Amino acid sequence: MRSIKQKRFFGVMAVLASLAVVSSAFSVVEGIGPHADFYWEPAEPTDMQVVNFHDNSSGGAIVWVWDFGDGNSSCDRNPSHMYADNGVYTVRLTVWDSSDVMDTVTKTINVSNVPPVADAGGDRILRNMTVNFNASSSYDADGHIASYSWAFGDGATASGVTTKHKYGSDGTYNVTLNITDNDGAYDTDAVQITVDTADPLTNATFEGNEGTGGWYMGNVTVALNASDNLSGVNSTHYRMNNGSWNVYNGSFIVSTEGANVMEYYSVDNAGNIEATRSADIKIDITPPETNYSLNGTLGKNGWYVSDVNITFNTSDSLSGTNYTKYKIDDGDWETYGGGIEIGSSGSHKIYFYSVDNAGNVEAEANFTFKIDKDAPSASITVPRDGYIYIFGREIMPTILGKTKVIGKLTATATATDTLSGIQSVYFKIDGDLLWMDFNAPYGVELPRAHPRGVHTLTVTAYDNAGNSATTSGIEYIKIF
Ligand SMILES: [Ca+2]
Ligand SMILES: [Ca+2]
Ligand SMILES: [Ca+2]
Ligand SMILES: [Ca+2]
Repeated sequence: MRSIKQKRFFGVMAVLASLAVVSSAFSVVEGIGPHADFYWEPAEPTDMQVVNFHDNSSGGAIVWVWDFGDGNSSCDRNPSHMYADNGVYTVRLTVWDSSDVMDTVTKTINVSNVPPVADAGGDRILRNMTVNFNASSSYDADGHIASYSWAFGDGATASGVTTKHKYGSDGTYNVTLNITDNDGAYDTDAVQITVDTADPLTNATFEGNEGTGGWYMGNVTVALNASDNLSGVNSTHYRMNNGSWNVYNGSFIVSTEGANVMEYYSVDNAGNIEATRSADIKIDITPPETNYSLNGTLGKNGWYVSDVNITFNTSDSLSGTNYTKYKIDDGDWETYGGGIEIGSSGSHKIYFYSVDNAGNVEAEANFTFKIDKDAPSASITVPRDGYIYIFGREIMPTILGKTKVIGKLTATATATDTLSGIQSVYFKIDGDLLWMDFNAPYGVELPRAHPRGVHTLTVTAYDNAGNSATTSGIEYIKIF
């Protein structure tokens, strides 16, 4: 800075025209007159900023002339000025007091360039290998961007406000944009590009009471766990039995009986959509039903008089019958594998139930049946073979063995049956039914009306099952 004091001889405009000439043409008057000084704000301006110049002169200046160094000037005491371009400018303030004594001062102002602002765009997750880049949102406020330079994060580079790059593989890349403005200032922006072309993978898990064949015998809790190696899972979707799609947001319960079909897939944050998967969720909570049939010769009063064959028939509407268990009387439980033959006489109790493939167990049931294949035993007690009877009294054996009946005689018989018991005893004379006796003791008076001569008495005992036994005949000679 230099300060020159001299008399004012010319007008202000003349001074403005050539201060260099003026300053050399006047003699310096030291010690009197004004002292020129100034400052500005902001202290370090850019070419986008208004610079406020402040007169800081002393000594009674009344005229101020500013030369901003860029061809512009002002006569305001405290002018404002904005420089059109960055650069180093010499600002001169010349002042005069009322006695036309002049002083002038120059100062250098450094007006900075405004650096550019780089904008490489936002972080992106893409499902394409080829990525477009656009830096057109970058700007330079006081000039223009002279160059764009891209580094794609995989070693490749390119230039231009827009460009595209094809990556060789999925990955996350840190892309750098460098720009330079017309004044050589630069800026950098970074953007993260995730290239994800791989579909996510969804894994379904099922929890429930599982039987065989994939059948569950109750509610099934379904969990869908998806993974994605790069961009991450965005959403998982599922639907049941061709219904509407749901967004998965936690495990859910399937309770509908039958063979449900679940479809599901996930979408990653890059937009890759997994191919739809499907799974069967088979639920059966209904136990099977077992029916039985008995095959044998049915006698009387519910008694079978033959071996009995038992057949079980089961039905199960969903998973199907897995097996049928049965137990005969106090025996062990057996697995049914076809007809069961029971031949032993007596009363039997059969227990049974079935289990379906889901594992549902039918309530145990039972039935009873009776077999009596054994004929009763019967024998004639009166008359005995070879005895003589006189008016009902047994006298003695005859010598030649023929039974003789003289007068009235009551024939008697015994009959026993260990299983079903005796139902009736038939007395027959010469094959003709004489008497049916339903109650022990069994007996009937031999007919007096029959003609004299030889007759044959037989007794047939029937048990309650219908089995019968007939005694051998007792021949007797009716005397009268
Ligand atoms: Ca600039
Ligand atoms: Ca992916
Ligand atoms: Ca079932
Ligand atoms: Ca019997």
